[in-house]
Amino acid sequence: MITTKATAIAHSNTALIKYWGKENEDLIIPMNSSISITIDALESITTVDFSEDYNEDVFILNGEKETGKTFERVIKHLNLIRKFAKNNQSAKVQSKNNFPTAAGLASSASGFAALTLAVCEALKLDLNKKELSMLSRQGSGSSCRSIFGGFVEWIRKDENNDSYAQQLASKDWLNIRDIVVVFNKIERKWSTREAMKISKETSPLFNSRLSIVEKNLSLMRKAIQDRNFKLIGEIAEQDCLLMHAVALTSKPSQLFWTGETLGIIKFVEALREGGIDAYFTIDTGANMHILTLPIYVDEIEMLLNKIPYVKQTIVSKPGDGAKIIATHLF
Ligand code: 2P0
Repeated sequence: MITTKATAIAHSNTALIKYWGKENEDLIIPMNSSISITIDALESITTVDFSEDYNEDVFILNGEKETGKTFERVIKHLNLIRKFAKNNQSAKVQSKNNFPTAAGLASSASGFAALTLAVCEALKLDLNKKELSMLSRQGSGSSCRSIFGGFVEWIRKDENNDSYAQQLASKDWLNIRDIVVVFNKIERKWSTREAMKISKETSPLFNSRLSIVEKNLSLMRKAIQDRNFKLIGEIAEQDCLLMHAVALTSKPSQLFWTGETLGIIKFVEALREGGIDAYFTIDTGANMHILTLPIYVDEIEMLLNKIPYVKQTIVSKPGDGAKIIATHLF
């Protein structure tokens, strides 16, 4: 009997320039390049075991056996890598997140990055990080950025039509903090995948944003290179508003914000008026991010803790890329 087991850890990432819309739905080729920070505090650990003893694939997430859409997405990804490795053994996959899933924090980026690395290790595929990110991308787009640590760009499409992530700067390049602000979970009408498809097909602002994104990508690369935190924050905030303007003007309109979101936008504006360098960015879940510098973290947290609808704050510094670890989950 041949048994192969491997475990990987990967961290989530916060997009400074967002990925919103696909050119190719199957291969997950995005309509624009995107830039993110891999964040240390939110992590997924995944153990994969391939064995002739297993009759079928099993996926356990945070202690629960999955059967629905989540299971199907994981198996589709397993199949992709099994085909690549010319292996047809069944697998047991166990994964856990160190953050509350109920809070609606995005886990597909860290989850698929950890899954891709663990599966490739278990199947003894000797891939470099670029190749890993290309595989991971096909499980969930944003996960290709979590293969790398620090500041990362996902290249939309290079001259060979390849789409992958690469590191722009290491996690120690700029001492930035991401305060994740968690609200009560809200039910979303669409998955992120469905929402970005609707945006691309129906928003009159979709193409306008793409041309602005091209300029903002250049500005963001330069701002990171220059360690210019203010400019990083300003561009991130503008791109966040552009993405949400596209979502809002889609048909049907996609409003991902709640009263709480607006409250924190105003809160961040007030921080800046008070001389604190802080910027917000928002994805599609019931949480948002405040980007700031270490010297301001205690004061911002103290003020956030006075706001009744803020359920939790998680302070993160830039983190490492996905890596193999020796301790298995089973
Ligand atoms: C981002 N988001 O750049 C953007 C901003 C959400 C808002 O990447 O369909 O879960 O699996 O490729 O990666 C979330 O999208 O979507 C995302 P799929 P994914 O972080």
